[in-house]
Amino acid sequence: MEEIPSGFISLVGAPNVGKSTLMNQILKEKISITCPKPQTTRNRIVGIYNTPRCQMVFVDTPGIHRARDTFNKILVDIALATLKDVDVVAFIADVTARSVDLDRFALQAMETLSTPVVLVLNKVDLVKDKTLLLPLMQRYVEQRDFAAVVPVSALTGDGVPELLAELERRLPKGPRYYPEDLVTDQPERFLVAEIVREKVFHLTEEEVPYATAVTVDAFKEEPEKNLIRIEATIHVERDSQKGILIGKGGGRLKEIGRLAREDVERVLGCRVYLGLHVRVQKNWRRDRRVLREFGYRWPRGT
Ligand SMILES: Nc1nc2c(ncn2[C@@H]2O[C@H](COP(=O)(O)OP(=O)(O)OP(=O)(O)O)[C@@H](O)[C@H]2O)c(=O)[nH]1
Ligand SMILES: [Mg+2]
Repeated sequence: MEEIPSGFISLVGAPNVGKSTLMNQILKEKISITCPKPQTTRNRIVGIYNTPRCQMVFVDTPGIHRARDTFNKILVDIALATLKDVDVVAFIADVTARSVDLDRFALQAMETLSTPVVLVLNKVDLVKDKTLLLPLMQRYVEQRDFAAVVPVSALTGDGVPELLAELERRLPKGPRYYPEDLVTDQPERFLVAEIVREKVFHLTEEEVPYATAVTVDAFKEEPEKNLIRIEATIHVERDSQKGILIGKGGGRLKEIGRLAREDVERVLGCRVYLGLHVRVQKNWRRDRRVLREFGYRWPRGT
Protein backbone atom coordinates (compact mmCIF):
# COMPACT_ATOMS: atom_id res chain seq x y z
CA MET A 1 0.00 0.00 0.00
CA GLU A 2 1.19 3.50 -0.81
CA GLU A 3 2.39 5.44 2.22
CA ILE A 4 1.34 9.07 2.61
CA PRO A 5 1.70 11.71 5.34
CA SER A 6 -0.89 10.41 7.76
CA GLY A 7 -1.47 10.69 11.47
CA PHE A 8 -3.16 12.15 14.50
CA ILE A 9 -3.16 15.78 15.62
CA SER A 10 -4.55 16.89 18.95
CA LEU A 11 -6.13 20.35 19.23
CA VAL A 12 -5.46 21.43 22.80
CA GLY A 13 -5.46 24.64 24.80
CA ALA A 14 -7.27 26.64 27.47
CA PRO A 15 -11.08 26.82 27.39
CA ASN A 16 -12.70 29.08 24.77
CA VAL A 17 -9.61 29.70 22.64
CA GLY A 18 -11.34 28.37 19.51
CA LYS A 19 -10.26 24.72 19.25
CA SER A 20 -13.64 23.47 18.05
CA THR A 21 -14.15 26.41 15.69
CA LEU A 22 -10.77 25.61 14.14
CA MET A 23 -11.67 21.95 13.73
CA ASN A 24 -14.91 22.88 11.94
CA GLN A 25 -13.10 25.42 9.76
CA ILE A 26 -10.54 22.82 8.69
CA LEU A 27 -13.20 20.21 7.92
CA LYS A 28 -15.66 22.73 6.42
CA GLU A 29 -18.32 20.98 8.44
CA LYS A 30 -19.82 21.29 11.88
CA ILE A 31 -18.37 18.29 13.67
CA SER A 32 -17.72 19.86 17.06
CA ILE A 33 -20.07 22.25 18.85
CA THR A 34 -18.92 25.79 19.71
CA CYS A 35 -20.06 28.58 22.03
CA PRO A 36 -18.82 31.89 23.45
CA LYS A 37 -19.06 30.26 26.90
CA PRO A 38 -16.03 28.29 28.13
CA GLN A 39 -15.97 24.50 28.67
CA THR A 40 -18.27 23.65 25.79
CA THR A 41 -16.45 20.54 24.53
CA ARG A 42 -16.66 17.56 26.89
CA ASN A 43 -15.22 14.67 24.90
CA ARG A 44 -12.48 13.86 22.44
CA ILE A 45 -14.05 14.61 19.07
CA VAL A 46 -12.47 13.10 15.98
CA GLY A 47 -12.52 14.98 12.68
CA ILE A 48 -10.82 13.55 9.60
CA TYR A 49 -9.22 15.81 6.98
CA ASN A 50 -8.62 13.99 3.71
CA THR A 51 -6.79 15.09 0.59
CA PRO A 52 -5.49 12.90 -2.24
CA ARG A 53 -2.01 13.18 -0.72
CA CYS A 54 -2.54 13.05 3.03
CA GLN A 55 -4.83 12.21 5.93
CA MET A 56 -4.88 14.24 9.13
CA VAL A 57 -6.99 12.94 11.98
CA PHE A 58 -7.79 15.87 14.26
CA VAL A 59 -8.77 15.27 17.87
CA ASP A 60 -10.66 18.18 19.42
CA THR A 61 -10.52 18.18 23.22
CA PRO A 62 -12.04 19.88 26.30
CA GLY A 63 -10.28 23.06 27.44
CA ILE A 64 -7.36 22.42 29.78
CA HIS A 65 -7.70 24.40 33.01
CA ARG A 66 -7.09 24.09 36.73
CA ALA A 67 -10.27 22.13 37.45
CA ARG A 68 -11.77 22.16 40.92
CA ASP A 69 -14.54 19.57 40.76
CA THR A 70 -14.50 15.91 39.75
CA PHE A 71 -16.41 16.42 36.52
CA ASN A 72 -14.08 19.12 35.19
CA LYS A 73 -11.06 17.09 36.32
CA ILE A 74 -12.36 14.24 34.17
CA LEU A 75 -12.72 16.60 31.18
CA VAL A 76 -9.17 17.90 31.61
CA ASP A 77 -7.87 14.33 31.91
CA ILE A 78 -9.63 13.43 28.65
CA ALA A 79 -7.78 16.31 26.96
CA LEU A 80 -4.40 15.50 28.53
CA ALA A 81 -4.68 11.82 27.60
CA THR A 82 -4.80 12.71 23.89
CA LEU A 83 -1.32 14.24 24.11
CA LYS A 84 0.23 10.80 24.42
CA ASP A 85 -1.65 9.30 21.47
CA VAL A 86 -0.88 11.78 18.71
CA ASP A 87 1.92 12.54 16.24
CA VAL A 88 1.63 16.31 16.48
CA VAL A 89 0.04 18.64 19.04
CA ALA A 90 -1.56 21.89 17.91
CA PHE A 91 -1.58 24.19 20.92
CA ILE A 92 -4.20 26.88 20.38
CA ALA A 93 -3.89 30.26 22.09
CA ASP A 94 -6.28 33.22 21.96
CA VAL A 95 -4.42 36.39 20.92
CA THR A 96 -7.11 38.53 22.56
CA ALA A 97 -6.58 36.95 26.00
CA ARG A 98 -5.20 39.52 28.46
CA SER A 99 -2.41 37.31 29.74
CA VAL A 100 -0.85 33.92 29.13
CA ASP A 101 -1.85 32.84 32.65
CA LEU A 102 -4.76 30.81 31.34
CA ASP A 103 -2.42 28.89 29.03
CA ARG A 104 0.21 28.30 31.68
CA PHE A 105 -1.53 25.28 33.17
CA ALA A 106 -1.79 23.59 29.77
CA LEU A 107 1.81 24.48 28.92
CA GLN A 108 2.96 22.98 32.21
CA ALA A 109 1.10 19.78 31.42
CA MET A 110 3.10 19.54 28.18
CA GLU A 111 6.48 20.28 29.74
CA THR A 112 7.90 16.77 29.41
CA LEU A 113 6.20 16.01 26.11
CA SER A 114 8.54 15.08 23.26
CA THR A 115 5.85 15.23 20.55
CA PRO A 116 6.25 18.28 18.26
CA VAL A 117 4.00 21.14 19.36
CA VAL A 118 2.82 23.75 16.85
CA LEU A 119 1.70 27.03 18.39
CA VAL A 120 -1.49 28.34 16.80
CA LEU A 121 -2.21 32.00 17.56
CA ASN A 122 -5.95 32.19 16.99
CA LYS A 123 -8.47 35.02 16.56
CA VAL A 124 -6.06 37.28 14.64
CA ASP A 125 -9.11 38.79 12.90
CA LEU A 126 -9.69 40.69 16.16
CA VAL A 127 -6.22 42.30 16.11
CA LYS A 128 -6.01 45.32 13.81
CA ASP A 129 -2.35 46.08 14.42
CA LYS A 130 -0.60 42.85 13.42
CA THR A 131 2.77 44.07 14.80
CA LEU A 132 1.28 43.36 18.24
CA LEU A 133 1.46 39.65 17.45
CA LEU A 134 5.23 39.58 17.59
CA PRO A 135 5.66 40.41 21.31
CA LEU A 136 2.81 38.05 22.06
CA MET A 137 4.50 35.24 20.19
CA GLN A 138 7.66 36.04 22.13
CA ARG A 139 5.85 35.44 25.42
CA TYR A 140 4.94 31.91 24.35
CA VAL A 141 8.28 31.07 22.82
CA GLU A 142 9.93 31.95 26.14
CA GLN A 143 7.92 29.21 27.80
CA ARG A 144 8.72 26.26 25.55
CA ASP A 145 10.10 25.15 22.20
CA PHE A 146 7.52 25.16 19.45
CA ALA A 147 8.02 23.33 16.17
CA ALA A 148 6.34 26.24 14.38
CA VAL A 149 4.17 29.28 15.10
CA VAL A 150 1.17 30.00 12.88
CA PRO A 151 -1.26 32.93 13.25
CA VAL A 152 -4.80 32.03 12.14
CA SER A 153 -8.40 33.03 12.34
CA ALA A 154 -10.51 29.95 12.91
CA LEU A 155 -13.53 32.09 12.20
CA THR A 156 -12.55 33.43 8.77
CA GLY A 157 -10.12 30.66 7.78
CA ASP A 158 -7.22 33.08 7.43
CA GLY A 159 -3.89 31.27 7.91
CA VAL A 160 -5.51 27.83 7.97
CA PRO A 161 -3.85 26.59 4.71
CA GLU A 162 -0.46 27.61 6.16
CA LEU A 163 -1.28 25.76 9.38
CA LEU A 164 -2.27 22.62 7.47
CA ALA A 165 1.01 22.75 5.54
CA GLU A 166 3.02 23.01 8.78
CA LEU A 167 1.13 20.09 10.30
CA GLU A 168 1.44 17.91 7.21
CA ARG A 169 5.22 18.36 7.16
CA ARG A 170 5.40 16.89 10.66
CA LEU A 171 3.28 13.80 10.07
CA PRO A 172 4.87 10.38 9.73
CA LYS A 173 4.36 8.34 6.57
CA GLY A 174 1.71 5.67 6.89
CA PRO A 175 -1.59 4.30 5.65
CA ARG A 176 -4.92 6.09 5.72
CA TYR A 177 -6.40 5.17 9.08
CA TYR A 178 -9.96 5.93 7.98
CA PRO A 179 -11.81 5.63 4.66
CA GLU A 180 -11.22 8.65 2.43
CA ASP A 181 -14.86 9.79 2.52
CA LEU A 182 -15.26 9.74 6.31
CA VAL A 183 -15.29 13.10 8.16
CA THR A 184 -15.82 11.80 11.67
CA ASP A 185 -16.19 8.52 13.51
CA GLN A 186 -18.80 9.99 15.86
CA PRO A 187 -22.07 8.07 15.69
CA GLU A 188 -25.01 10.12 14.39
CA ARG A 189 -26.73 9.86 17.78
CA PHE A 190 -23.77 11.56 19.44
CA LEU A 191 -23.75 14.37 16.85
CA VAL A 192 -27.45 14.97 17.52
CA ALA A 193 -27.00 15.00 21.31
CA GLU A 194 -24.14 17.48 20.93
CA ILE A 195 -26.18 19.80 18.69
CA VAL A 196 -28.99 19.88 21.25
CA ARG A 197 -26.44 20.59 23.99
CA GLU A 198 -25.01 23.44 21.91
CA LYS A 199 -28.42 25.11 21.69
CA VAL A 200 -28.83 24.78 25.47
CA PHE A 201 -25.40 26.41 25.85
CA HIS A 202 -26.48 29.28 23.62
CA LEU A 203 -29.93 29.84 25.10
CA THR A 204 -29.31 29.47 28.85
CA GLU A 205 -27.02 31.26 31.29
CA GLU A 206 -24.99 30.82 34.46
CA GLU A 207 -25.00 27.29 35.85
CA VAL A 208 -27.75 25.88 33.62
CA PRO A 209 -25.63 24.92 30.57
CA TYR A 210 -23.08 23.29 32.84
CA ALA A 211 -25.74 21.26 34.63
CA THR A 212 -27.02 19.91 31.30
CA ALA A 213 -26.37 16.62 29.56
CA VAL A 214 -28.21 15.27 26.53
CA THR A 215 -28.99 11.70 25.55
CA VAL A 216 -30.66 10.42 22.40
CA ASP A 217 -33.18 7.76 23.36
CA ALA A 218 -34.62 6.84 19.96
CA PHE A 219 -33.40 7.27 16.39
CA LYS A 220 -35.67 5.76 13.78
CA GLU A 221 -35.27 6.13 10.05
CA GLU A 222 -38.46 6.24 7.99
CA PRO A 223 -37.08 6.12 4.45
CA GLU A 224 -40.50 6.05 2.79
CA LYS A 225 -41.14 9.50 4.32
CA ASN A 226 -37.51 10.69 3.95
CA LEU A 227 -37.68 11.36 7.69
CA ILE A 228 -35.67 10.50 10.78
CA ARG A 229 -37.63 10.43 14.03
CA ILE A 230 -35.48 11.31 17.03
CA GLU A 231 -36.34 11.46 20.73
CA ALA A 232 -33.81 13.12 23.02
CA THR A 233 -33.69 13.92 26.73
CA ILE A 234 -32.09 16.97 28.28
CA HIS A 235 -30.94 16.07 31.78
CA VAL A 236 -30.53 18.78 34.40
CA GLU A 237 -29.63 18.62 38.06
CA ARG A 238 -32.50 20.53 39.70
CA ASP A 239 -36.20 21.30 39.28
CA SER A 240 -35.43 25.02 39.01
CA GLN A 241 -33.14 24.31 36.04
CA LYS A 242 -35.86 22.25 34.42
CA GLY A 243 -38.20 25.23 34.72
CA ILE A 244 -35.65 27.55 33.12
CA LEU A 245 -35.03 25.15 30.24
CA ILE A 246 -38.71 24.76 29.49
CA GLY A 247 -39.36 28.49 29.82
CA LYS A 248 -42.64 30.41 29.87
CA GLY A 249 -45.29 28.39 28.10
CA GLY A 250 -42.60 26.00 26.89
CA GLY A 251 -41.07 28.76 24.77
CA ARG A 252 -37.41 28.13 25.48
CA LEU A 253 -37.57 24.39 24.94
CA LYS A 254 -39.43 24.99 21.69
CA GLU A 255 -36.69 27.36 20.51
CA ILE A 256 -33.95 24.89 21.49
CA GLY A 257 -35.81 22.20 19.54
CA ARG A 258 -36.28 24.37 16.47
CA LEU A 259 -32.64 25.49 16.26
CA ALA A 260 -31.34 21.99 16.95
CA ARG A 261 -33.64 20.42 14.35
CA GLU A 262 -32.43 22.85 11.66
CA ASP A 263 -28.80 21.92 12.37
CA VAL A 264 -29.53 18.21 12.60
CA GLU A 265 -31.34 18.29 9.25
CA ARG A 266 -28.32 19.96 7.69
CA VAL A 267 -25.91 17.41 9.18
CA LEU A 268 -28.01 14.32 8.41
CA GLY A 269 -29.23 15.62 5.05
CA CYS A 270 -32.90 14.77 5.48
CA ARG A 271 -36.07 15.85 7.27
CA VAL A 272 -36.04 15.30 11.00
CA TYR A 273 -38.66 15.11 13.72
CA LEU A 274 -36.98 15.99 17.01
CA GLY A 275 -38.87 15.32 20.25
CA LEU A 276 -37.25 16.86 23.33
CA HIS A 277 -37.88 15.92 26.94
CA VAL A 278 -36.44 17.41 30.13
CA ARG A 279 -35.60 15.26 33.11
CA VAL A 280 -34.06 15.96 36.51
CA GLN A 281 -31.19 13.65 37.35
CA LYS A 282 -29.89 14.89 40.70
CA ASN A 283 -26.14 15.56 40.81
CA TRP A 284 -25.35 13.61 37.65
CA ARG A 285 -21.97 15.29 37.36
CA ARG A 286 -20.85 13.59 40.56
CA ASP A 287 -22.12 10.13 39.73
CA ARG A 288 -19.64 8.10 37.70
CA ARG A 289 -22.21 5.47 36.81
CA VAL A 290 -24.53 8.10 35.33
CA LEU A 291 -21.60 9.84 33.63
CA ARG A 292 -20.83 6.59 31.84
CA GLU A 293 -24.48 6.22 30.90
CA PHE A 294 -24.35 9.73 29.41
CA GLY A 295 -21.41 8.71 27.24
CA TYR A 296 -18.44 10.18 29.11
CA ARG A 297 -15.33 8.07 28.73
CA TRP A 298 -12.31 9.02 30.75
CA PRO A 299 -8.82 7.58 30.81
CA ARG A 300 -8.12 4.77 33.24
CA GLY A 301 -6.75 5.77 36.63
CA THR A 302 -8.71 9.01 36.99
N1 LIG B 1 -13.36 36.54 16.30
C1 LIG B 1 -13.05 35.24 16.41
N2 LIG B 1 -13.73 34.45 17.25
C2 LIG B 1 -13.39 33.15 17.33
C3 LIG B 1 -12.34 32.59 16.57
N3 LIG B 1 -12.23 31.28 16.88
C4 LIG B 1 -13.19 31.04 17.78
N4 LIG B 1 -13.90 32.15 18.07
C5 LIG B 1 -15.03 32.28 19.01
O1 LIG B 1 -14.58 31.93 20.31
C6 LIG B 1 -15.62 31.26 21.04
C7 LIG B 1 -15.12 29.93 21.54
O2 LIG B 1 -14.92 29.07 20.45
P1 LIG B 1 -14.87 27.49 20.61
O3 LIG B 1 -14.44 26.95 19.31
O4 LIG B 1 -16.13 27.00 21.20
O5 LIG B 1 -13.70 27.37 21.67
P2 LIG B 1 -13.07 26.04 22.33
O6 LIG B 1 -11.62 26.28 22.49
O7 LIG B 1 -13.48 24.84 21.57
O8 LIG B 1 -13.77 26.08 23.75
P3 LIG B 1 -14.01 24.86 24.82
O9 LIG B 1 -14.57 23.69 24.08
O10 LIG B 1 -15.02 25.45 25.73
O11 LIG B 1 -12.70 24.62 25.48
C8 LIG B 1 -16.80 31.13 20.07
O12 LIG B 1 -17.70 32.19 20.34
C9 LIG B 1 -16.15 31.29 18.71
O13 LIG B 1 -17.02 31.84 17.73
C10 LIG B 1 -11.62 33.46 15.67
O14 LIG B 1 -10.69 33.10 14.97
N5 LIG B 1 -12.02 34.78 15.65
MG1 LIG C 1 -14.53 23.21 22.13
